[in-house]
Amino acid sequence: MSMQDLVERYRRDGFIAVEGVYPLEQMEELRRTTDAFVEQSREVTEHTDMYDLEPGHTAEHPRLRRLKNPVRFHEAYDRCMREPKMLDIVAQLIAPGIRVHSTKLNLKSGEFGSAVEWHQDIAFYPHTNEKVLAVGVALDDMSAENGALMAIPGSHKGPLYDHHQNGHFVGAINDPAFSEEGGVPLEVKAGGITIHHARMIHGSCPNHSDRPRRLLLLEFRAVDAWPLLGVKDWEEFNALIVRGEPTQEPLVEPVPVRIPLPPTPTVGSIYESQSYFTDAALVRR
Ligand SMILES: O=C(O)CCC(=O)C(=O)O
Repeated sequence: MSMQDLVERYRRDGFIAVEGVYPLEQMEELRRTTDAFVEQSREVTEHTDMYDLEPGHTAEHPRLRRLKNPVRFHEAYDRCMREPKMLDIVAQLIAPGIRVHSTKLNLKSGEFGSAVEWHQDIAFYPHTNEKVLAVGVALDDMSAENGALMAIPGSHKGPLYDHHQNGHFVGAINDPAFSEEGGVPLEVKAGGITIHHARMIHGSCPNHSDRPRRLLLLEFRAVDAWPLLGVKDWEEFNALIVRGEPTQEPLVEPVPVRIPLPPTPTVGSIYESQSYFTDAALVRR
């Protein structure tokens, strides 16, 4: 598919899938690197600022659900985040100047990988404009059977739904007007990528297959998209730029905003926030 087709499809559906962006050897390297982190997670019994653990995690049977901000811990993930072929596509979709928002590696092991309830990423991190998106790098072939990302085409043009319940930000859509009708799996082979708009509604089912589904999520925004929850440190903020130059002039557009506060009593990841959500639907699938 040509770059122009990708851009048009992204604008129409709010997401795209592109095969063959990374060589298979690089995915093999990332899987080996990830296996080593799963091994290391045997040493912990609770969530840390590095690991988010599946229920039932033990030293004998390590069950890692997420490696938080993996680019901090291994150069192989950082290299993946700076891949020019991938950034060329991102630049066409948002802007030539690109800043990382955050990175995470979500692991769905065979038979027990956790679901993620329907949500919109921008509900977690409102910005002054919506030149904000997430790239998913498939370390494994990703299909409906092993818990592929699911998306509702065109939902990036719809409302920003409330993600609060009982007065707390639970990180899952909680609105009687919401319907999951039309949701489709984003299937892609290892080495391929998915890209979704930050307002696009997405989630994923548990992994019912015996094949793992590891997805490296790289969240990017235009350098002039400003986080409404603030910038703590100017140097650190600008160190997140992977292309282009810093700016002190945010682009302010009339985008829908709801502040994701107050948080749930414990919060460290979307999984923890969503554990407070009592209407979870995808978990039961
Ligand atoms: O890993 C998944 O299936 C979905 C993850 C996701 O949407 C998120 O972490 O925001």
